Amino acid sequence: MKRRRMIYEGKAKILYEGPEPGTLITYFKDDATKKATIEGKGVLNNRISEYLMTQLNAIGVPTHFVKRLNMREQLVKEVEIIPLEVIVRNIAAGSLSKRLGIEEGTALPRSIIEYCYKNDALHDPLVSEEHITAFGWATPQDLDDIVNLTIRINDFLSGLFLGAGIKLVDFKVEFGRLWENDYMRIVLADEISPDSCRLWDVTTNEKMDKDRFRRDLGGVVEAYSEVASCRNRCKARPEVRFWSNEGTRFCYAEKRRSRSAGKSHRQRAARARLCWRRRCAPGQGDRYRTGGAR
Ligand code: ADP
Ligand code: AIR
Ligand code: ASP
Repeated sequence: MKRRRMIYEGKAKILYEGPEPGTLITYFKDDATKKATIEGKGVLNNRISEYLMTQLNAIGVPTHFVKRLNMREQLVKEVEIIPLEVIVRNIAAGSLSKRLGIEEGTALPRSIIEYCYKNDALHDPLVSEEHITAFGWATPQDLDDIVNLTIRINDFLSGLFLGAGIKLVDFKVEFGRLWENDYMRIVLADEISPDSCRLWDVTTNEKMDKDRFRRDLGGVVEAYSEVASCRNRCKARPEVRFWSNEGTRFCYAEKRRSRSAGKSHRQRAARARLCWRRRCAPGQGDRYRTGGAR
């Protein structure tokens, strides 16, 4: 068998050359750090990320995801990674709590977006939009697209997880530039999984993410499995649909009672999507600002 060319080995994944130019295969490892592994984590994260990326694709968020190939691998489009970790916080936890002295679990007045410069040697330092544009990591237009997509991802995933009894406390996403002929667009890349999100049980606040490993709480694989099963819980309740409005984090849930109610539900959803596209079209209207010139 022809050996595949390995392109990069990171902490959690290995990237291989894909079958077609412009594609990659990502292999999900069990590694939690350079020294520790969580047996089965890679398989679960592959599944969870597949599910979340597919759902996001379905609401029109462009992603690198093409298809899952097997238990540990997925086919993705190769992108030029923007060297930023884009972090969204809904509830205070982790480094924000430490940095600002806000008790973990405190609901934030509104969702907050932070950026870290992806650089292992510097431990991914927090940076501002000023740094990002001054050093050319992303242009102001890239940042506009990133912020718009990030808000949509947060609103959608908050609703999706809530439907499965899970609070989306915070998460990290990465974006990349995808070139199609002369046209470039920003797409969601990397992964979304309990390695990159804080997920708490909605009633008990029990942690269901990598903090179980980081804080030595045990039951890591059990928690990841439960997150993976949220897919079935969402599927088992097809009558519940969530969508929300830019920035307001307004969540709408409707129990479909009859076919006709279902139809109007779909019409409303289609209208909402159209509004989204109009509002999110580049160069249109005011966009969410995190303050300051760019
Ligand atoms: P890290 O590099 O932080 O150790 P991983 O082990 O998850 O993290 O490695 C995956 C690497 O692949 C990350 O650096 C990520 O930015 C990069 N990556 C993710 N998706 C793509 C993609 N579609 N094209 C190119 N690079 C990607
Ligand atoms: N994160 C940040 N860098 C790597 C990852 N995985 C994620 C964490 C957490 C969020 O970003 O998993 O969900 C915020 O992390 P922190 O440490 O800044 O509080
Ligand atoms: N290894 C780091 C940690 O466990 C990076 C991560 O957040 O996954 O905190």
